[in-house]
Amino acid sequence: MTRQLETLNEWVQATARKTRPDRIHWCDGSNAEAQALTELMLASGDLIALNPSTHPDCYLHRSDPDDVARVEHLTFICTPQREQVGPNNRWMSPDQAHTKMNALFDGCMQGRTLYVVPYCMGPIDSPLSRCGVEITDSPYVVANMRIMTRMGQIALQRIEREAQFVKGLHSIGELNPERRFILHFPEEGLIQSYGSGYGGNALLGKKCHALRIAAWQGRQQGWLAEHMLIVGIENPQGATHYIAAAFPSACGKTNLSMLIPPPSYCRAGWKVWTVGDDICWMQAGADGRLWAINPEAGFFGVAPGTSRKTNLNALATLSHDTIFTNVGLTSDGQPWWEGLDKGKPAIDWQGRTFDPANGPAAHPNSRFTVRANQCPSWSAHSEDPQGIPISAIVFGGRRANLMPLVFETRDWTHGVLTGASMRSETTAAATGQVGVLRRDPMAMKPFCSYNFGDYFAHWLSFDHPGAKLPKIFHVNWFRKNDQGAFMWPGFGDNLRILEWILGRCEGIAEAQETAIGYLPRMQDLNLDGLSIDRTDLQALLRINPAEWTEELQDVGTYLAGYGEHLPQALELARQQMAAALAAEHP
Ligand code: GTP
Ligand code: SPV
Ligand code: MN
Repeated sequence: MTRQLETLNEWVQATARKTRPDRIHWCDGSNAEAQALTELMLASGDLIALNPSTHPDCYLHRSDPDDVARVEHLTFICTPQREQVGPNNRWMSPDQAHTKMNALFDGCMQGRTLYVVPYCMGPIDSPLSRCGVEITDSPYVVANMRIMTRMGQIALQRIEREAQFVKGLHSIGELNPERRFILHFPEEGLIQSYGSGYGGNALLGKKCHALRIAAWQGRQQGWLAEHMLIVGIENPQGATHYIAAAFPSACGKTNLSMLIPPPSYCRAGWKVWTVGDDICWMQAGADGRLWAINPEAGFFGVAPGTSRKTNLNALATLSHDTIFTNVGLTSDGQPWWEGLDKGKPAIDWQGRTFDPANGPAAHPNSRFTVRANQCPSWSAHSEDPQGIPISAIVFGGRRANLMPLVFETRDWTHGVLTGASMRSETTAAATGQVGVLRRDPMAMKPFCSYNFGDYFAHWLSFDHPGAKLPKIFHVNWFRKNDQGAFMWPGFGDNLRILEWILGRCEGIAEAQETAIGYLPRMQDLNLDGLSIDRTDLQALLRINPAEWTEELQDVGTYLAGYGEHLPQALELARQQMAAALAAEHP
């Protein structure tokens, strides 16, 4: 046995002595193993088979009704000094954390199987990829990790070659919200998660490793781990440019990454290629550009709102070999959720006869887990070991007012300031109140494991001689009119904005200069075949100086909260913006 596998084996044995499982199973990732796990979960009721003629090899999982989303108030970063994690994280000292978790994990796997899940985040042969091993007592987690990562023997082989892997220990415990903790020890490359079986809390390769641990490593090693989709836009001339976009949870990443062009664009020959829908790892290449990979191999996507009209590619993707979590059911055993333009619900997400008085049929954070290569728009370049080059970075949030449909920032520093100033309404992706406007820099509020001030400085450090950085933009698909309706049709029509963005990158699209950046005028956008109220469109492309003055003051107060850690350049850029605004609108 090699040294690496010895280390792994010792950790597995030590964990088994602590958690005392009945059995240990090393996952190989084979089809036979997956089949056996499915049988086991069908027998235990963890999975329910869906209609095999409409949804072959699809299953429903119902989680505990108190375990349906990420839990930010129970998520901690454990470092020697509190200062390291900043005011943007919950902190626990490593000693206290280990004591607490040792007590929880003590004997917690009795009567259960301990699964060892080796996984690789990123294409198996990419130098940008990184491996981890998750130990879990949940077969549902194993089944999801098999879809979301390169799991099993292939990952183990890579671990054997490499000097390092991230350790993740997970137990569903008693699924008691009072005994639930999601802990990260970045300096130990260790994750410990107890008491939840849900998504980001339990599939440790995803938010815990590929964002929180990776963000920490990226800062030390000079790369970026971001909450971003990656999409390729092929123009009628056949050239493909890639965009990375950061929107907070349940704010449109999956949808934008699988966008279907409007009919006029299809006729002209535009195509859209999906590379990733949630996480993006980026680093500078020898040519000075930023190169990106999607560390994931699957989608853990929001079900509600997914329809033939909004996201036909997602519907096609999840027509087979999909695990649905917390959706409703039709009378003939098909999955159902609010917004689906077909069928009607008979059973709700908790297994009760559907009654609108009990709320929606599908939980608002119900999700599908599916292999990414089942997506009709899946990019052939998704597995490229060197990644793909990024032409534009886009930030965006769910903002009912203030934020225009799109603007281009002046330069990298202004772009970083724009990302750092992001605000968005909270969604059902995390427990807590929905629709509350909060600061969510770069859509990383729940995922940046270190002081945001240092994180902004890390972003700024990419701007150095020789760098060929992408332009940075901000979008808002969620602006509402006085009647409370979305003004912008969104979804496929978002390509009109992406075309302008790439046109700006190529120097062929026009814009007007304003105090907050460059905005398109109506004539700068391709509106062919778009049905939108002209006054709505005007409102979407206009800025309100009084509201922006107030916003910039608030940004100043917010950023000052990072004290000494805040890079001066950001405060200077903010002051310049405020001065430009005052000069333009005295
Ligand atoms: P996470 O997986 O939580 O990180 O979310 P995400 O950013 O991938 O969000 P997703 O694309 O799943 O979208 C969440 C919700 O926003 C869904 O209900 C969508 O239907 C809705 N949505 C997405 N794009 C648009 C848009 O352009 N306009 C409007 N009005 N709604 C949108
Ligand atoms: C998110 O909340 O941003 C998600 C879903 O993508 S989860 O995996 O639960 O974090
Ligand atoms: Mn996400």
